[in-house]
Amino acid sequence: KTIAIVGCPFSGGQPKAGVDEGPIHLVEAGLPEQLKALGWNVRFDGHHQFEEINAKLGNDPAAGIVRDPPIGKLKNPRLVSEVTKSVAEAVGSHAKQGELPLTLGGDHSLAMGTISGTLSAYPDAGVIWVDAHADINTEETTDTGNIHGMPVAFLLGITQQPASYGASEAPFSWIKPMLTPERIVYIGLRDVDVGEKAILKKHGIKAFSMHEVDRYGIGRVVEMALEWVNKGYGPGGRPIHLSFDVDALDPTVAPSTGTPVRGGLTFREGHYICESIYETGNLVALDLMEVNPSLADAAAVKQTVAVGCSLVRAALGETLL
Ligand code: DIR
Ligand code: MN
Ligand code: MN
Ligand code: MN
Repeated sequence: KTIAIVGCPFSGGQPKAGVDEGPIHLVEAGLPEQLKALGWNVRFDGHHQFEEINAKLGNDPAAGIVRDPPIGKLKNPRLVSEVTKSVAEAVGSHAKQGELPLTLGGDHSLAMGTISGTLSAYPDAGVIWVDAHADINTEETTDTGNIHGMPVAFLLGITQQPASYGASEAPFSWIKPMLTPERIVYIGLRDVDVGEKAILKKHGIKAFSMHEVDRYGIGRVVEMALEWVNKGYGPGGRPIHLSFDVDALDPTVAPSTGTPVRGGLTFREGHYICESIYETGNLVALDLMEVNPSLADAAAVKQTVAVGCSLVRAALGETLL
């Protein structure tokens, strides 16, 4: 049993600096050793470097040179496309070797890469997306142009690919939309844009917002979420990709993140989700995203990083007894 840690210091899917430091803090807090203590072999060959990609695009971020003008409303489209493509290759190759990829973000645009990678190895996989946000804006609906609010739309193939380029160069043309609307389920939503609500309805996508968490309790919600993604699939259930945005947690629990929204999951509710998915035995890939160590005081950063490590341990087999 091997975990492959894919550290992704990347912030190009949103405007706030610092989220690229998330994976560095999580690893420095001892996450690899904590996973070894749970009995895993841990493979971590350093954080991914996206320098060649910047060089290829003619960017020098340190000198403030970023030649990646918006396409339509999409910000940093070429950079996000190239980075997520390389993440898809990394995650896909680990998964195909039978390793469980653990991707540490970085902003949630990275999930275009991680989920594409998972689907290349496990075409039937389902996705549990834990987030305050639905991240399903399209080119038409996005207010911000931030691609971390759009990865699910790309994965489902419901947003237009930027069309103003030759086919081979068009950002995101590498994505094969292999995900289908009935194979993703959300937990924790509470800040969904008007256009996103319409998309969720139109495609019949299952979402358990904080309202449903309050109404049914987290135990029943996780049970219904798993029933939903596994509906009609053979015994044992689908391979599961868990994509966990730390902003799903209440800001009192995980304050150091770019877009905190009050009214979120408690510490235990977040952990319960992770523990239950581990218990299925079907977890094949895990993302922990949007830890931004520059957005709070030192104590709050430490708390958020510790919670991030602890969610990952819960998803990878740590039990309370
Ligand atoms: C908003 C915020 N829906 C957007 N999304 C965030 O920019 O599209 N996702 N914060 O994590
Ligand atoms: Mn690797
Ligand atoms: Mn997100
Ligand atoms: Mn979010």
